[in-house]
Amino acid sequence: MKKVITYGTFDLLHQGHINLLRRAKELGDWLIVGVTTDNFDLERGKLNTCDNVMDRIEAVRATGLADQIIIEEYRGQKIDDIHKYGVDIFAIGSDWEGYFDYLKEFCQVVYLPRTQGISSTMLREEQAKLRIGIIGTGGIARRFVPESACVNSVAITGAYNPDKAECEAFCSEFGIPLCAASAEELYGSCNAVYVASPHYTHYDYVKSALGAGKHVLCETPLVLEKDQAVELFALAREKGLVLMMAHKTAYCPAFGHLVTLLQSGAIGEIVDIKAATTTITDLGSEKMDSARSGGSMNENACFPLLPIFHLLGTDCRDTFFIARMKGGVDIYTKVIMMFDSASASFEVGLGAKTEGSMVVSGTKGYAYVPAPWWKTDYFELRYEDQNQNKKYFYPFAGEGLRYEIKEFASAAVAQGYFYSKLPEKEIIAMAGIQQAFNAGQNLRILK
Ligand code: C2G
Repeated sequence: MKKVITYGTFDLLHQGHINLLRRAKELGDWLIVGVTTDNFDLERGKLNTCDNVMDRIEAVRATGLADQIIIEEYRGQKIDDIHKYGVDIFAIGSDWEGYFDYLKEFCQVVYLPRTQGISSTMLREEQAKLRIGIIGTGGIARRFVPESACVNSVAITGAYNPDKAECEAFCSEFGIPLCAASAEELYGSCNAVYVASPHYTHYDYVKSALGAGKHVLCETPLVLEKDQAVELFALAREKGLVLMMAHKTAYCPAFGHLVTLLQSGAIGEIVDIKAATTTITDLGSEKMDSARSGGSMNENACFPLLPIFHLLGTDCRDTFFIARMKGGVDIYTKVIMMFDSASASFEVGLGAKTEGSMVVSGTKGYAYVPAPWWKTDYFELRYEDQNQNKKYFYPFAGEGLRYEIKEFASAAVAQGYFYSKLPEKEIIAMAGIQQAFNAGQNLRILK
């Protein structure tokens, strides 16, 4: 019996896939189809898959062409499968021509003609799109546009910046169709808004975008006052709109798995969290301007507060701040927090640098995330018995913003149930801590 094997994602299964499966089956007597897992696709940079692995397997089964379906979950598995199933022929579409020649050492490799004029990408593009308008055209917006191109259920329709010349330069550089003269004009072009303007403008822009019926993705910090955060979330809820904070760490694969591992008791009960996020910044920059809500706490605190609130909850009993100031803003702040049965401390700095790792200590072991922990692709769990130590590796593609953009698009399209990896409660608590610092509560200033 001649065994043939082929692999694919088979997302939104279409005629091109069916033709490929038929041609592969005709090469032998038994066709094995390997369907990629969601995780494997994420790892190889495919972020746009619409159907989950179970749906994709069912779609392949429904063609009636596969004699056996297996799942493909790691790089290098093809060689293992060829040995394991005694495969004679490996078949794949001609878009992969030459790529799998290394398998010729193990079996015959056949590149089959690809069906023209149809693809999962085309079908995904025909699906509902999130049309995003950008407010603010600074550094983060410049990274956002190329990252959004990796999520093909979104399109950037326009940008707005009160500085018209800057906005025009931004739109022409990135090929953005509309350079809006006002936020209202921008809202006319889109159904979602990405707020990437300076912090002190967030509240007004988010409120006006929600008021105009747009989903909102807003850069960190959402706002710097608890009541404002509560009000904005209430408004989003009332309007049936998504309001998400653009916090890349919250949505990246490594951090997501670290949290679920720790929540399932991988290091026992958590007793302490230590984290630091420092980014040396030019003293003359807007981020250091006290009149524009600059400073280390306002700029960076949402990063260390993410693991703290995620893992310890938001019921913090006491918070103490120690800050070093310059020109009316904190260039460095150390924060100590007390929860019922755990402590946490973090450091932020725009005018000071320190080791940017994170350590989560538990009753059975600890998690170590190397610097810069907030954009990590790697962490370790360490124990008294070193033989039990484990290292974990994940993808962190590009600038890492694509993960939050994908999540935002899914949430907006879901129109109803959506589980946010960064819950409203935690965002409100972050604003509360920043507010307490700005009000000088439990604050000691270093000379
Ligand atoms: N295909 C085709 N014609 C199309 C579209 C796809 O013949 N119009 C083929 C592809 O060449 C591939 C199969 O259908 O052989 C599955 O395509 P995808 O779902 O896009 O999966 P892919 O990313 O190509 O997976 O390990 C995974 C494999 O390496 C390839």
